[in-house]
Amino acid sequence: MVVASPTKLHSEEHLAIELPTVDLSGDRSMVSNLIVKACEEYGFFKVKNHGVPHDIIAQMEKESFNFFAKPFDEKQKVEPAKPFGYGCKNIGFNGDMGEVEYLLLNINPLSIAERSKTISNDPAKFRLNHYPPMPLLCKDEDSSPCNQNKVGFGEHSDPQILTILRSNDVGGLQISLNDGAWVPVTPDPATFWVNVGDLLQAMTNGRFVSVRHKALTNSSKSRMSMAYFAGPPPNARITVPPEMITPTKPALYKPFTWAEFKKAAYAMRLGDRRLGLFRME
Ligand code: GA4
Repeated sequence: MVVASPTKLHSEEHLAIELPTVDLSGDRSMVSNLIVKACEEYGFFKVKNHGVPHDIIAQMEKESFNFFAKPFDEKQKVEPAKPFGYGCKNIGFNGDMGEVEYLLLNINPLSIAERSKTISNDPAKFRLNHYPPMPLLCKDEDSSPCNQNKVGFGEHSDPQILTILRSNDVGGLQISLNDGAWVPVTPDPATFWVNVGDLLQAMTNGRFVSVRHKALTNSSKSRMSMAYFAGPPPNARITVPPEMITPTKPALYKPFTWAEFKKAAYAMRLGDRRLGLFRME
C-alpha cells in the first residue's frame, strides 16, 4: 500500500492523495492488515486482482449504457425505484435530488448465500448509476454564470455493512476525510472500491469509519457506476464484540436491528448522520 503525501490541485480546493490499494492476490495476513488500516484511516480502499473477469464487467457496462440510452418514456415503463426499479433525479423519499438516473435492483440473496455459506432472507441491493454529462458553463436561476460541476449524488454515507463499487473511466466520486476535506477519487475501471458503511462503523465501535462520499457530474462525459450494498438479514442485531469495548473505549452505540436502522434511514434525508440516532447518551 502506498499513501503519498497530499498535493494541492491548482484550480480546486481539493487534495489529491493516493488512496490505499489492496492486492487480493497477496499474502492473506498482509491483505487483512491493509484492509484494517484502510478502514480505520479512510473507510475506503481500492481492490485489485479481485478475480471478476473483465469481459463480464464490460458486458454489464455496455448493457447499462444501452438501457440508459433509451428514451425517457421507455425507461419509465420499468417499475419506479420504490423499492426496486428505475429512478431519475429523485433520491430516497424526502426530497433529495441529484443529476443522476439509476436502476435499483434486487439480488437474490440465495445466489450469494450459496457461495458465502450464509443465509439471509433480505434482498441484497445492487445499484446502477448513470450521470449524464452536464456542461460547466451554465446560468443559475438568478442568471449569474456558474462554473462548477453539478452534484450527481449528494453527500452521504452508506447505511449497510459495506459497499463494493466500480465505475467507468470518468471521474466524479469524492470522499470526505476526517477533517472534512473532499478528495477526488481517480477512476480506475479495472479495480473495485470498497467502502465501510454505517453498520460496520457501529459493529467496530467506531474503529472503522463509514466514509461520507458524493458524486459530481462530468462536463462532457457520462459516468456509470455500479454498486453492491452488503447488508445483514432484517432481524440481525448490530452489536460490538465485547473485546472492543474497554474502559477507555466505552460502547458508542445502543444495539439495534438492521430493520430498525433501515426504517430510520428512509425517514431521514440523504446527508443526515443516521448513526447519531443510536448513540449512547
Ligand atoms: C445510500 C446508499 C444506496 O445508494 C441506497 C440509498 C437509498 C436510496 O437511494 O433509496 C437512500 C440512501 C442510500 C441513504 C438514506 C436513504 C436511503 C436514500 C435515502 C435518503 C440504495 C441505500 O441503501 O441507502
